[in-house]
Amino acid sequence: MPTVRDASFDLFRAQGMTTIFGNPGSTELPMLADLPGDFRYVMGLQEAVVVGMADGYAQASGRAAIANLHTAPGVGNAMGAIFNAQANHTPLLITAGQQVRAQMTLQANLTNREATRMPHPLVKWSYEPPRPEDVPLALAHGVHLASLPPRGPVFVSIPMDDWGVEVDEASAGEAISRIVSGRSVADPESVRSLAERLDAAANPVFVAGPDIDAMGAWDTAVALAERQRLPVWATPAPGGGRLGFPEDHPNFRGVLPPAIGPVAQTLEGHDLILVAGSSVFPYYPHIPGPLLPEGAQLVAITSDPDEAARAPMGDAIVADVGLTLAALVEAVPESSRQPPPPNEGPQEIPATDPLNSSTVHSALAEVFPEDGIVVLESPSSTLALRNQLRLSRPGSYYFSAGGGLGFGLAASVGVQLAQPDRPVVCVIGEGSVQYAVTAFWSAVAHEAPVTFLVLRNDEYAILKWFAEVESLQGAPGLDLPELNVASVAEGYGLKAHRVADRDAVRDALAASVASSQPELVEVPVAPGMSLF
Ligand SMILES: Cc1ncc(C[n+]2csc(CCOP(=O)(O)OP(=O)(O)O)c2C)c(N)n1
Repeated sequence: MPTVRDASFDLFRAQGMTTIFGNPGSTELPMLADLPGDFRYVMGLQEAVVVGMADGYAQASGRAAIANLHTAPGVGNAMGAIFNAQANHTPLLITAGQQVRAQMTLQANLTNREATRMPHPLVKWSYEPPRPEDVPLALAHGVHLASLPPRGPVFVSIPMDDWGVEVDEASAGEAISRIVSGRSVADPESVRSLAERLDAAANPVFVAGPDIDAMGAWDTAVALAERQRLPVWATPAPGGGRLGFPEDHPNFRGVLPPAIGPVAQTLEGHDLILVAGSSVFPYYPHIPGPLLPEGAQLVAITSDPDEAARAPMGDAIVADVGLTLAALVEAVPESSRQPPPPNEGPQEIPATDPLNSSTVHSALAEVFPEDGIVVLESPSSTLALRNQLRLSRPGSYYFSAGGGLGFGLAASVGVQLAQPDRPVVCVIGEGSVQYAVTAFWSAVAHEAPVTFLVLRNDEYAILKWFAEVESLQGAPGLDLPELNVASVAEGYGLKAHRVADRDAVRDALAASVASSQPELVEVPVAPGMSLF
């Protein structure tokens, strides 16, 4: 008879989940010992990095990934990364080892006492099977639930003595071979009425969110914008974990500001705001004002019932974003509206000493390959990067929608492992590096040839900006002198370039992008925000 382990690994195979991200402890060894040859174990040296890598891998591969953590302390270390994964709508099966069943009640060392409570409320489902024989079905339940919309992390705790227990072959086979699909189309009446409202609007606008990219609906979004001559804005940057629209397209206007009043101001003059694949809206600083411009209506298409229900204004349709946009493209006529005026290209930024982050991004844009991918965690230069690079291919941009630092560095390694043929550039502040610094080691160990572009401004620039916006003075801890990231990265085995002028930055980036090894380019930059 097969064991729990045989059946579980067969399930992982059937679901295309043969890469396991983990950091092992004694409670995970029975699962991992003699790992079958068709599985790859990607080692993270700390659990936040394990989940961050798995997050990037799942998003860039488009399917659920496994992150295996070490009982309670491992889950504890990973909580910030799990928070990011749920905000990113990333399908993750998170498993953790547990004491042997015979020693759980007496709470032997490393017992995860309330295993299922621990990752709440960050996961869609949290479970510890009552019997060892139930483990394969629980894992199947977890994978399907994680992959159904809205996608997100789930958690299964597995006592370490469960893996060797025998299971009934027939029932294990049933659990393994199930296919569960969840892409649902909006009801035709909602689509028809939205199509009518859109076509009848005098000056409609389209706001493109991250789930357009996640659902492979990039071309559909472009088709709709072109057919209906819609100007397009990207959702506010803090919640825009992916790009829903090519940023070099003539209809593209820019990134919406992340606050209530400024969003309404930016969309002034539009009578219908169509939002797809985003919450309404991922605001951050509280800058009050009307929720919508005078006379405007809003309709959001989202696969997440919670996003639809909690929105403070507008109507919503809960359905698959890609399929619904496709139905909408079919239902609307070619509009006779004037196409929006073509947007201006990136602003030219003069080189200064030290360089401005915008200048660094303009140098990156010069050498950035057409199929390149950016993973971004450089808070004070987020908008500058978007403006200078104008990314225009699907699956080219990953950013933490949750806002927890530590995603960027770790996720870039996972993205590169999922997309080995596309060059990945991780653009990151020297402060952000510290939250997942051991991912440098994983990049080297797993030969993920990421280019790490580290912007060193010796401060938490974004927090100084926030302090200014909120008129707060005298906060400690906002200066970061002497954070020598290049030397730290060398300690993990990376090749590092230290460059300070624009040409040298461009050349170092070109060399790193072309290299088959992970390399790091560290650039001192001027303090403060870079917007263009
Ligand atoms: C886990 C976590 N801790 C703290 C913060 C708060 N925080 C937001 S941005 C930031 C500074 C990041 O510094 P750096 O990467 O150097 O970027 P800069 O602001 O200088 O562009 C901090 C500490 C956070 N977002 N996530």
